[in-house]
Amino acid sequence: MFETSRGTLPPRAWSRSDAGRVDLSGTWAFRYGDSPEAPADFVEALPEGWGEIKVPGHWQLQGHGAPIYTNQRYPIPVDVPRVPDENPTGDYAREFDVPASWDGGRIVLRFEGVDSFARVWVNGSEIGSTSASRLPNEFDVTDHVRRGERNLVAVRVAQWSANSYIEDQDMWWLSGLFREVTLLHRPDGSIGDHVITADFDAAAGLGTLSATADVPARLVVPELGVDVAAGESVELAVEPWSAEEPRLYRGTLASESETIELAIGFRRVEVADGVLVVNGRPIQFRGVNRHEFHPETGRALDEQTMLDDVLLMKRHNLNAVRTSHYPPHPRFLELCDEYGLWVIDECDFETHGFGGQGFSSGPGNPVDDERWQPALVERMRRMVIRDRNRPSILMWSLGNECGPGRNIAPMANAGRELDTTRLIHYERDFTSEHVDIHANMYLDFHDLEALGRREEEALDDAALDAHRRAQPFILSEYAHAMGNGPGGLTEYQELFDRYPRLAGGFIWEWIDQAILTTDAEGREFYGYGGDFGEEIHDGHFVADGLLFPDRTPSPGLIEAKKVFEPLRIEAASDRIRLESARDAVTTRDLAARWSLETEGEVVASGTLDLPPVPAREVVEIAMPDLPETAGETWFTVRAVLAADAPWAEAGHEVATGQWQLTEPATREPARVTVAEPAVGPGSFDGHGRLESLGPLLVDAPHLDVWRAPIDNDHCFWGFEPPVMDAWLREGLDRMHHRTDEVTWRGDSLEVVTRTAAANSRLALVSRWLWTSDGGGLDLALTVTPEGEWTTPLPRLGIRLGLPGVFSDAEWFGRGPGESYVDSHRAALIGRYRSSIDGLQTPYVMPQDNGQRSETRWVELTSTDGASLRVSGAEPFGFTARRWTTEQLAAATHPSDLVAGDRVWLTLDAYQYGLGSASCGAAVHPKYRHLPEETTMRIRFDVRG
Ligand code: IPT
Repeated sequence: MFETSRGTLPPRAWSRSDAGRVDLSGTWAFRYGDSPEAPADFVEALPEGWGEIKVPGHWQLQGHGAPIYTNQRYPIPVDVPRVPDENPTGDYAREFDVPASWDGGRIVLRFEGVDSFARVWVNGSEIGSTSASRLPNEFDVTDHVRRGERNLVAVRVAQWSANSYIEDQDMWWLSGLFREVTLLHRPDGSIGDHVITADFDAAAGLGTLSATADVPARLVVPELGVDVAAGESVELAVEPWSAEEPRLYRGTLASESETIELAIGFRRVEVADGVLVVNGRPIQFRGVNRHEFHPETGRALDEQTMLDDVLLMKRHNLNAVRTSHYPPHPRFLELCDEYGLWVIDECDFETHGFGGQGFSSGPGNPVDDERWQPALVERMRRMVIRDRNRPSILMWSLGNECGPGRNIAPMANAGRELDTTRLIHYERDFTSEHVDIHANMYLDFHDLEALGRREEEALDDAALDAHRRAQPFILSEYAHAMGNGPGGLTEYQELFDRYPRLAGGFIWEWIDQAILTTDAEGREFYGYGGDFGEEIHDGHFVADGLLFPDRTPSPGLIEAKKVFEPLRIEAASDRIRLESARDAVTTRDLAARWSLETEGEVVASGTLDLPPVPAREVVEIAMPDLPETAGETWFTVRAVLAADAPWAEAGHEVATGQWQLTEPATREPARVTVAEPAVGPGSFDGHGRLESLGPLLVDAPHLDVWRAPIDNDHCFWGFEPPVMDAWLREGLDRMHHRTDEVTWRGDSLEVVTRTAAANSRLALVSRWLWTSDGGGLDLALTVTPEGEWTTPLPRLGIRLGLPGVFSDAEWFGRGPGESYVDSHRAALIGRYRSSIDGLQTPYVMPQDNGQRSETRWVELTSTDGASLRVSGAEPFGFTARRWTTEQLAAATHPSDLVAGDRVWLTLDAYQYGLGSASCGAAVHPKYRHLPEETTMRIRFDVRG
């Protein structure tokens, strides 16, 4: 019951072979049922009257049953290893021919991935059953197939099985034959399992290459002049494989009847002096956790999608991927070899839901239940054996979130027995007793720094403590990319860079796992937990990736690209400092251009001679000769690929540097005489509220401290109580405004307001000083807190309603994308344009978005020629939307947001950071603002 595979062949290495192969992907006959106990009446002959289904695929995404999203919880009663009677079941059948050319040998039916359990019949005979959804299951069907006749393969897949208990990853429950099914010819003398070992001795520059196989075979690598028998080892000068330069040597392993293609990468991973070292040099992971996901096909990915993932990672300066939380499709690993990504390959093992049953550890959890041991060790062995010829894999991971327990050691040992060339990782072995690297997840800056210094809290067991303290540390997950965020990537990166023990980490996670669906009106939207009628679910916690579901990069990914840039370009007094953040190779592949911009207009530009900066070194070069400028002037360098790379074309931007050369001129607004009800173009009501700006009727600006809460404000799994709770307690979402004074002076209107929530003594007192130079309208707004504030504000600024005719924005400040105080490095200062609709970022769960920070001025324009320019004496943040903050906060899908007849403009002195407390670290203390006296000086100029 704990071990569900029967009749399977021993595992063997995945490979590309010239032996016969028939892909059984495509359309299968399909019947959906509710019990795997139903009579297996479909295994003798191709059933008639059935529907059809696409293989690979999930039935829930092809009109049968429905997807279920839970993070940790089991959607079935927890009663190991039994499952409910109601058990969605997919019966699959198709005919196939055995090619006449397949003489002798064996015929194997291979399932690359079946979720979660299948029984298999060929021509009416039951040949076995499967286990481990994300690992292959092979069956010898030689004695069951009929050559020269039509054959029938019938498969019954159950959604729930014993496997489900140990496959409780944070993802959709999706079932079926979701990876390829193939029929393989295994001629006599063909190669079964085989191991290619390609070690690299960096000091000597020598590689050691050998192959082992279960039959006599020859290893041939023409480029290296290698032609040796399996079992022999050769030593020779080679170039190493790294994520930065994925040097592969193509070769073959050939027996008398089969030739296997090899992609050999020489490399050595080790822990040296407590540091993670590859090929003799320290490395740092700038990684991401990747689930296999497509919004229409779930975990059934086509090759193009896998390639898209790899290209997107490379183009965004990521260098590593943890295959959370199961072995990916083998093609993905092959792509990592080819394009260069370090990989942590993770076993298909998670039992997180037992935590909720009171068994985070102990025998109530499969990790500590001996009855599961054979199944778990077998999974580990199957992963290592399938994948150990892939150079990109540096570590094996035992699984995720299963807690500590007695089955961990045997799994780790099984890995070590099969492969001594890689390290063992497990995120839940906090004492590091069984692993080679100390790992944890979502630590805040303080705890991470302590680890960097090797000053973490000691374990009781001194020997174990010494063992762990000598290990490098990685964050297996950090910077939870749910919704708007993550903020704080820069602060994490600074710690990774400062402490050699820290070998970087893996952002959670790669893509929003939201499923394309339609609402009652037929509008498409990306659905999350609860959108598919689930009985229990975990809402939009599944939408926490760096990519939107359609693989559009989110602002978080754009920021990661900047923070992870391989070349850091900075000012060093009057020179340019170039620091390589690469671990292995120089920057000789990069070229650079510079530009000088005043008020966002290019005044000079040119190319920069980039020297090849060696890995982790610094080189300074001279600034180009620059013309004199007047006005706010910025110097920008953009480093690009000098020539085409396999993953991007020449000209692809890799790194940027930008600094300010000249400050803007300051201006004290002149004041003309004013008289009620007007101050220059502004007209006010009796309460001193702005009613119109020139011809524009406005909704009077009022003090605004609320933002549509972002996921990180909620802190689903944060370290501190959610900041949201404090905000709601203080009533910051329901502030009332009272006018206390309206004073018309000869050259100004001064209004004093008090903003406070019901049942609160805390208030913000605002002094609005309106003046004009005869052209525009100037506002000096001074906000003073009243009472003992202990809660940082979501934001401090104003909100103004404008006629809906405005359609476009042009601004000088950070852009072109959105930016927030702790996620703004990718947004360079410049002059940008966008439609108002284009300013919005469509987070799967609507929340504050689209802020453009450090804006000097923004001009809104309409198609009928109206324009409003807002400029700040100090930079400000702005958003412009066709809905209010409250409407944005109330929406549960972007399709809920319907444009109204106003454009709402928010202007901020500051805003609370993003952080990543939806799961993990709260906003860094430097990005929280307790109210203190703050002045915003803003000018409005109207035209048209
Ligand atoms: C961590 C899980 O490992 C991961 O699968 C995912 O659920 C992530 O959290 C949150 O999105 S576990 C966390 C609750 C500490």
